[in-house]
Amino acid sequence: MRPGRLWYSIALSVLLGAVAFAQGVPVVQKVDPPNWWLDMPAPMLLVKGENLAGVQVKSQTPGIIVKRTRFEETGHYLFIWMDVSTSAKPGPVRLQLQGNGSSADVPFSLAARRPATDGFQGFGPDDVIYLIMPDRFADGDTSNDSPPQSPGTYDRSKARAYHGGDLRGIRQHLQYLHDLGVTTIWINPIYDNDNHSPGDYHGYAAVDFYAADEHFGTLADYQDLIKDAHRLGMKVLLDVVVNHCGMKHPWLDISPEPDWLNGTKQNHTISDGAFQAIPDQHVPPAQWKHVVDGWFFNVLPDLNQNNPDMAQYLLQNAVWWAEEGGLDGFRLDTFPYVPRSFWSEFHKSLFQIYPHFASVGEVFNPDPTVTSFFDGGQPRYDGIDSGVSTVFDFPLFFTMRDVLLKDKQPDQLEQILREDWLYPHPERLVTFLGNHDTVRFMGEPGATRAKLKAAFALLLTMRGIPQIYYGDEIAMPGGGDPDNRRDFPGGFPGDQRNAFEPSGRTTDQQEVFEYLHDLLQLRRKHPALRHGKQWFLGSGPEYFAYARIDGNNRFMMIFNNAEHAEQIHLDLTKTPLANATGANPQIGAPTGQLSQEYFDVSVPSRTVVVYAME
Ligand SMILES: [Ca+2]
Ligand SMILES: [Ca+2]
Ligand SMILES: [Ca+2]
Repeated sequence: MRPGRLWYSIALSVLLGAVAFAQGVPVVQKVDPPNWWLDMPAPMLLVKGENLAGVQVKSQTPGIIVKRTRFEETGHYLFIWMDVSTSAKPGPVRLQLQGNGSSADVPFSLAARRPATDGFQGFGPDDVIYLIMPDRFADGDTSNDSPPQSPGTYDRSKARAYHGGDLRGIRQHLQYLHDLGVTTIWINPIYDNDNHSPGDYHGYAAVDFYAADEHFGTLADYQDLIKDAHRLGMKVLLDVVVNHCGMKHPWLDISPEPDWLNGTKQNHTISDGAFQAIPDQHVPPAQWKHVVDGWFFNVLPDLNQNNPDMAQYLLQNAVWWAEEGGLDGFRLDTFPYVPRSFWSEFHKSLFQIYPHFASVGEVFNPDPTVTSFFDGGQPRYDGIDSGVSTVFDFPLFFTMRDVLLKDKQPDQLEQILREDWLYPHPERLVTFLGNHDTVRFMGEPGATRAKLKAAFALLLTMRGIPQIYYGDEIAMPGGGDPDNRRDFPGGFPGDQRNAFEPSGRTTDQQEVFEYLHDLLQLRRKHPALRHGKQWFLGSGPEYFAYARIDGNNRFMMIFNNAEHAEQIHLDLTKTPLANATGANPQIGAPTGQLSQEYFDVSVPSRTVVVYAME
């Protein structure tokens, strides 16, 4: 004990007098995780309570052995490491704390694991992901709109307040998503937030990693949502946040271990998001240390994953959500802000438990040399393989917007694809036109429905795993955060129109919806469009042509980015389509002329034409 600590303890004893120590009855308030499973690595319990310093922990359940314990010096936290033998049975586990002549039980239980087929299937190029911000999609349970424990947080007229959307609302619209043609949903975090900090509705500021926020529903709602999604043959991905917690998390007042967080409320560095220095082996690590260890833009306290107990806490928490719900995969928030050594171990452990699981990391950067560095599948210059299944294709996102909305030449698409060799599995990149952190496509200057439809056609016919942001299917407008998170029309009480139904959509909304629906059906029908190899066919100042080929299943796409129709004369010699004998127009494409390895067609303005090749 350092002298300062000792004096502090003495001062505290004098202040509290004999009362606190004489009455030091151990009290258990919370156990993380609250339950666990057999046939998994044995858990580390973090018990929160009172008077936990110096307690003895005894297991009174056969097959459960307490290996070691550690308490936080003010007695508010206790760690318990246990061994679970193969003879242990599912059911309650009796762990007794003994101290100061008194005892308390730690409520805990072990259950049998879900069958391996009950979720845990990962995702891949055959999937289409639909991103939902739970607060803004549909209010399926108005009884949780104004929860008694967080009064005054619901106000649909305020962009940063809760709007009432919840897990039940998503569940009620699974059929809509299934009919649209998506296979997988990704929901933003549902951890319990404090709810009084503006913007908590987005879910990224956890105050309890082991509870769903009361606005979104209960753990049972979470389980029911996944169960119903699986029943429809759909998968569910959950947003997992290991980089930070919310400002109101109890750890900010009393930390379970001295280095549980990076810094304290009073004394910490600030992460500015300049993570592009990390892939640069010539930049001294001291220059980017703050990016990884700092508090996220000074609003979210940074968790210290270099502390092995914190690392285990975070892994267990992610596994807990997976096993509780039968999840299929994770979306990993703020991926570059977390030590790469942590991700590497996280994924090794995760895939040992769930061999078919998949994860996608958020690396928000336009440069493939930066995004690919963080992708998993091979060690980088630091000797570390992050282990993540894939990352989001932010470079393609930026390029599609540049080409469609800023009139950059369409061959920029091929320039970005040229860098695919940097990724171990470019076909697994999660491609998208927008998400909850970007301006809506239709909110950008110059956006039109034609451009949006062309963007969707590119998204659904190019390589990768496409992700659609909720509301884009009806051309929802919206600027930057929080305007890009408007309520889905029809999801909320009193909405004038219900865009979940064809009759509730405007003509403009229906036009985009139908087009996307047709694209999704086409993609579902043809393996080439899902996982076929992509080949470059040609490009010009205004056009870009490419093929997707899976055996005899062959498709040709030509994208005209001009403000006018373009007569395209495409040379198919020296391409895998050279021997094609026919080009069958799909989803409204005009008939073209295929003769002697040349294809001639007039492509309408801002359109992707699609042909199934014979
Ligand atoms: Ca609600
Ligand atoms: Ca809450
Ligand atoms: Ca960090």
